Amino acid sequence: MIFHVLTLFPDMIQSAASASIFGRGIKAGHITVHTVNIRDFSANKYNRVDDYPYGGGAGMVMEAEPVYRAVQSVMKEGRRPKVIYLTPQAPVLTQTKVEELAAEEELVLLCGHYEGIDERVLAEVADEYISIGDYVLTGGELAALVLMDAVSRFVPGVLHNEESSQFESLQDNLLEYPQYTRPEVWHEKAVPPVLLTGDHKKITEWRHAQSVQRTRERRPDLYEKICSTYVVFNGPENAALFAETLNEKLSRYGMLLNYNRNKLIRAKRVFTARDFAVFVIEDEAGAMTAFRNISGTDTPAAVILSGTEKPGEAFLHFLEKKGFAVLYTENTAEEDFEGEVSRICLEIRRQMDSL
Ligand code: 6GU
Repeated sequence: MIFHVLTLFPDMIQSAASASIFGRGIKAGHITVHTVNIRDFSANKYNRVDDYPYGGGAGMVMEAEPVYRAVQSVMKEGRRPKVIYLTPQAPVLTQTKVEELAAEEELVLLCGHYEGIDERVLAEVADEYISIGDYVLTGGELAALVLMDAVSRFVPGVLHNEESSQFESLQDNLLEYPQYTRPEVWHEKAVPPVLLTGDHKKITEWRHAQSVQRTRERRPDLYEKICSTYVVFNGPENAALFAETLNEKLSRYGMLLNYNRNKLIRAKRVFTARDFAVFVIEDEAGAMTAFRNISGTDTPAAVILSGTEKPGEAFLHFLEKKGFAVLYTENTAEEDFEGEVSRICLEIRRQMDSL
C-alpha cells in the first residue's frame, strides 16, 4: 500500500509514521508513506500557499494552485489513485470504510490547514471527503495518520499472525468483549469462571453476550444497528462452499443454514427486521421450493447466485412477497474465489451499515 500525503508538515507525518507497528510495516516494505510538501508547489517567490478569504472572515485559505500542482505531482505515469481530502465537514470514518480503502493500491491524502482549501481545487481533485470525528483539529495531518494506521492493519503482512484477528471489533457493530490474563485472582477479583472451563462453545456464547451488553451500555447508537447474520444456502457443493466461506468472513457470530436438509426445509422459520439474510443459491426454481417455509418481517437480504447470471425477477419477487427487502444481488463467476468472497462481504457490510 502506498500512501501519498500532501501536507504543509511532512515531518509530522514521517516522524509519527516511523513508530510502532506502522513503522515496522514501512521497514518491512508492506507500506510506503510518501510525503509531498505543498509549499514546494507555491506559485510565488515567497513560498506562500495561503491568502485572505474572499468575502472576509477569520483566518487564511490555502490557494488552489499549489494544492493542484501537488496532486498532479503524484499522478505521474497514468496512475489515478483515489484522492481523499481530510476535513471535519465529511462523513466520519468507519471500520467498513477502512476495509474498503485497504482494497486500493495507492491513496492520496490531502491535509488542509488554516480555514480550509479553495473550494475550486477540491471540486477538481478530491474523490472523497473523510472526517475522523465530530471535533475540530488544527489540520488534517493527525486525521491522515489515524486513517493510515487503521488501513494498514488490513495490508497483508503488516500484522503478524498473533496480532491479527479475523474479526475486528466494530465489524458487526459490536464492541469487543472483556479480556483477562494472569493472575487468576487480582485485588480479590477473579477471572470469570467460564474462561477457565476450556469449553469453547460456552466461551464464545459468553463473549458474544458480553459484547452485546457492553455495546448496549457504552454505545447505544451502535446497539441499535446490531444485526444477526444468516447465510442461507441451497444447492450442491459450489453453493455450500461459497456459503461457508462467506459466513466465516462476514460475521464472528454468523449462522449458516443448510437448506438442502429436509428438516430445515419443512420447518417454518421467520426472520426479524434485526436479522440480515444472505441467500446463496444455485438454481432459482429449486431454491423457491426449498425456501417455501421461510419468511421475513421486512428483513434486509442479499442474494448471491452461483453462476454467470444475476438472480432473475421471479426469485426476487418471491423473496419480496415473503417479507424480505433485497438490498443487494450478485453472481459469482468463481475465478478468484477468495477475492470474490471478500468483495461480496464488504458490499454486504456496507448495506448493513446503511440500514
Ligand atoms: Cl479530517 N480535519 C480536521 N482539521 N479536523 C478534524 C478532522 C479532519 N476530523 C475531525 N476533525
